[in-house]
Amino acid sequence: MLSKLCKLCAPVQLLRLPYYLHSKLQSITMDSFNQRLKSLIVKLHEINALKFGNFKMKVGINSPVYFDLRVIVSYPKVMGSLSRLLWEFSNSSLDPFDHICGVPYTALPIASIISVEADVPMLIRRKETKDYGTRKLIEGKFEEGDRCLIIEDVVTSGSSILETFRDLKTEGLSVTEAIVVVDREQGGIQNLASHGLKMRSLCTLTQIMNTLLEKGKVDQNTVDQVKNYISLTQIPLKDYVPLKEVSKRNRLSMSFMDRAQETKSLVAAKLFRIMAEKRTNLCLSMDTTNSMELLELASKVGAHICLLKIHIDIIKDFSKDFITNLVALAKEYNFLILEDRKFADIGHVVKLQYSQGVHEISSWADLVTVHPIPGPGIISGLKAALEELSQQDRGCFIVVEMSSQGNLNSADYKTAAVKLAMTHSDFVVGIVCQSSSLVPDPGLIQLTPGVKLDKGSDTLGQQYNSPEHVVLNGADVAVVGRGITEAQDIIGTVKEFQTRLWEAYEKRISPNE
Ligand code: 5BU
Repeated sequence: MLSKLCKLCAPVQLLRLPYYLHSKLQSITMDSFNQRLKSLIVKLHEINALKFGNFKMKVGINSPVYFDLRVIVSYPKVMGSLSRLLWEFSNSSLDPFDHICGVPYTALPIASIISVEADVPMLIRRKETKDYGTRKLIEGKFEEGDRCLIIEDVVTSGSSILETFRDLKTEGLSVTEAIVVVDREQGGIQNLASHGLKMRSLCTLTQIMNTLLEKGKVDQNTVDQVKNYISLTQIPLKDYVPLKEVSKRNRLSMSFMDRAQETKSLVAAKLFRIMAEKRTNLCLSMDTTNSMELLELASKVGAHICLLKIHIDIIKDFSKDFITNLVALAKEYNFLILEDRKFADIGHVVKLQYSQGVHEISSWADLVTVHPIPGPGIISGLKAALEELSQQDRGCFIVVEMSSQGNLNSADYKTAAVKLAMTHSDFVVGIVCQSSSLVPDPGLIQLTPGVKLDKGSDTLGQQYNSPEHVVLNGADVAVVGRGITEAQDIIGTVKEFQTRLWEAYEKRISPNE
């Protein structure tokens, strides 16, 4: 695949030597290589790509040294010599490969330079998958089984490399090796090895410190501080969802019955089965303040819905009897109850909000909604409440993207929220969102609110799409509120939603029938 001539051997670039001569020349040029590496290290220090002080790392630990190799894009000569040195150092002893792929974003320009100068095809991993069209993780031309080498700038725990590794493997590429510019020596090599990936680095943090000391750029005290930090701070892999948890099957073309096999949650499997048996993916949202009205409506439409969504905190005449009756209706008509509580506090408080107070939500709601803003503690809080009650058949939907106009769910927030959902997929049954690309796993259920018979909006920011639109955009269950509760003919309207949503789902799973 690669050219037989060494194009990237910078000192002899113009000669373009055959490899056998290259290897003889290698020992002579070793000194020059080391000199160039040392100059690069000094240069990186000069341009502030490497700083000393007290820095909070992505993984939440403080560090006396910080790398910000993103700045190299402003120094093309540094970027060029760094890329060439990395390639020269690793090139001759790599496993065979057909493509290279830089870990987004800092390693992208490095990989691009190597790709152009060594004439190796490159692939790009999308950090956020497209919100429209096909869910493509990797851009570029490749065949299943092609081999790919990963390129990275700085490695701490190795989690960013593993995310790229997972996506490349998900798309059918074979990946055995990664090359990196700097190894911070904090467990990256070991973490990657435990997932079957080799890693080689152009330089280690220790080498960098020794060079800067030799060149008079740092004092012995700083070197000792960094060495001490490395020896004491090994960083484990955090929040990494391994490949086996991401099914290669596309949920949009799978039946609910098949997907019941893919979930780890008892209640998600139950919901999938109810949908398939009753041929309905309609969730009715009853935002009424009167308990009798709610029970009456639930008994009228119970046969046509898979899920009943309520807001218990708006009921004016709440009582234990109301809950007893509601649970009885759910049993009689075979639907699940979703309390749209949108928990959003720290784990300790959420645990109490879920199981205590007048409502004792965990005792009757099969499912609840949760904002992931507080981080994983919120899931642990809910689970802790259930452990005390020894409840097994409960779950939650994570709110990743809201239907309201101007919502603040940024792309980064959504990516992190989906990751949280996948890490806790024993308890998280699905994701509340508007677009199919946010639900990567067939075991997770996409719940989409903001549905009416026609596209439109209300006066307070709610935005509506039609049943066909939301199902095509990935909705497994569509939430309809006022589109039904304010209709003249409630039963007729419920039936119309049921039919249109179900037909759209059937068309989605078998487009040619
Ligand atoms: P509507 O009457 O169909 O607009 O009611 C929608 C319901 O869905 C309402 O209970 C909201 O609280 C709920 N909802 C929503 O509309 N949009 C969202 O993004 C989320 C929930 Br999350």
